[in-house]
Amino acid sequence: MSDTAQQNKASRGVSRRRFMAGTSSIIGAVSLAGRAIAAEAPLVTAAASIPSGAHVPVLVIGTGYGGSVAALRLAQAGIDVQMVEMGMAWDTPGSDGKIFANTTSPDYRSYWLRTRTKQPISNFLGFPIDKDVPRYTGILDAEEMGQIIVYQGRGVGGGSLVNGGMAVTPKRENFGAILPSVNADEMYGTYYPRARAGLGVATVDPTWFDSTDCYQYARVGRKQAQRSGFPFVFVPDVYDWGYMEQEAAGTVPKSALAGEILYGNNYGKKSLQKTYLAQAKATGKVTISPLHKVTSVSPAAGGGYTVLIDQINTTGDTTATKTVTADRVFFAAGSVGTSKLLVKLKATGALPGLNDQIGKGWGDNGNVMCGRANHLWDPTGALQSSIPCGGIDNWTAGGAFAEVAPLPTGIETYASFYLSITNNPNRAQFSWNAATGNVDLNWQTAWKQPGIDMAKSIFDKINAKEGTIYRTDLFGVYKIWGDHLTYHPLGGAVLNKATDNYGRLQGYSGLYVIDGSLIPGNTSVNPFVTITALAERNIEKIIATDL
Ligand code: FAE
Repeated sequence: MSDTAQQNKASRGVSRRRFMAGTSSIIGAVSLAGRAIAAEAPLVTAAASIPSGAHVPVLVIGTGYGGSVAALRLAQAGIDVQMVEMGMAWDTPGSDGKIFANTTSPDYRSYWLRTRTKQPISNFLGFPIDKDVPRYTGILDAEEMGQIIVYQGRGVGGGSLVNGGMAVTPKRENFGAILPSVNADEMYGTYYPRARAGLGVATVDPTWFDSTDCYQYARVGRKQAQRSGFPFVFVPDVYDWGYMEQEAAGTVPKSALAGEILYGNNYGKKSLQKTYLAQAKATGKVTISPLHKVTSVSPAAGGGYTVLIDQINTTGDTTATKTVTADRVFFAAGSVGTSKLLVKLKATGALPGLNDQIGKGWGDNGNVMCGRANHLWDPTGALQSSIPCGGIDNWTAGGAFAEVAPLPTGIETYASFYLSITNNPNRAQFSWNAATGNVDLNWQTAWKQPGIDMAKSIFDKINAKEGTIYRTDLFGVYKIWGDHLTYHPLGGAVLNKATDNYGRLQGYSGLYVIDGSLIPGNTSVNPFVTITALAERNIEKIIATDL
């Protein structure tokens, strides 16, 4: 059935049975779409995993944006780098011939050590859509930290494996509020351009955007935003736009147009595996140990640091405990990973000299989600690219920047869906819980309210103008706001507070933070370009002065 025929046939009150049928037709299409393309040269060589007793010049904890920038630039400066990653390598196809699972059919590959999925959109038409899956070291961690679920990528490539690739540079006038101690001229003149080049950032061709079925949902988003007086802006991405055009033409296996996102993209997305990490590996000076989790870092007797590492299997059991020494250690475990490690190490006496800023300044980048129900004359399309390409900018007037996001179910839903980044001022703190032996985060659900109010500055107005209503069936029964989660954890080891102005941890020479935990809770847009650019700035200084 053609898309148009499908749209004509669909009704606004689409049934659960039709949703499921639509979903399985996506799955069918995907399984015909051909073999997954494995990385040309594997990033990880199994035999190369770090042996206990090893001594390395530099150990990097985590393989996301910060870690990948550090590894590449250190290696280019001639230094051997050992990267340690708790997630999998994600370079081997599963039994279906694909490396990554589809969004509409999560399986064992999808979630980090869970026996039931925890999908960000938990309901459809009010029905819960989570399902049981085998416990496995899957790609997406839905980490429950107090009253918020923090979604994070797990594996070689970190968040780049699961994210939407939206590669946004904040407006310069907002930069002073994002990183007040950093020279904006240097960032906008040198490090943002360097980061965008390293990541392969590009923008959709506006002519193609205007004609392709797969962005009908975004065109509806643009039309409605503009009718309410909000600017709609194209948002750059690291997805290969030329590849997406070929997907639409039917000449290559589909990824964005098969609804792939959240659990990995088999084609088209330039994750770190294809950019910074591939370049780092090509230097011959970078080794990556996947399924290795750092549990401790403490000063070593003869100088440098002792690093304790659990090697785990795919059900999460520890199969070996390794002790290595490193002259220098870069914490790049992500905002939550780095904060949890540092808070624990300070509290338990491994790194008692860390300062009292450790664990503070954590924010959710103001994330809130919502859907709107459109009229029958505003269908959003049965075919939706999973890669968002535009947003509604009401930051200055209302404190919100809303991605016009897809709802790639494979059927016409008449829904518009949005992930808003808001200027929510609330900040939380990580602390050590001696009773449970865990690190807690004191974020409260009610702290999302300022973000909801800011998002409403856009969507109340659009609903009033269009005569439409919010969807109430996506996050529960009669629940409008997705206020239980974040995709964008930031802070916990804030630059120029927990560290000096380049990420050197106060109190310990040779220990550095180089990931999203440096950023105090908000970037005004999607964060990974800023994380990458800041890492580029800091590592340049560290290489020039410390090594
Ligand atoms: P990250 O990429 O999280 O990497 C940290 C790595 O460290 C991970 O691979 C961990 O598995 C690993 N790790 C953690 N603890 C340990 C340990 N103890 N030992 C060894 N390894 C460890 O950190 N951002 C955008 O800008 N645009 C988007 O479109 C976008 N979409 C998103 C969609 C989703 C579903 C999600 C979850 C996130 C999205 N983000 C997006 C956020 C973005 O991916 C995130 O800000 C960055 O990945 C954070 O980069 P870091 O280098 O801080």
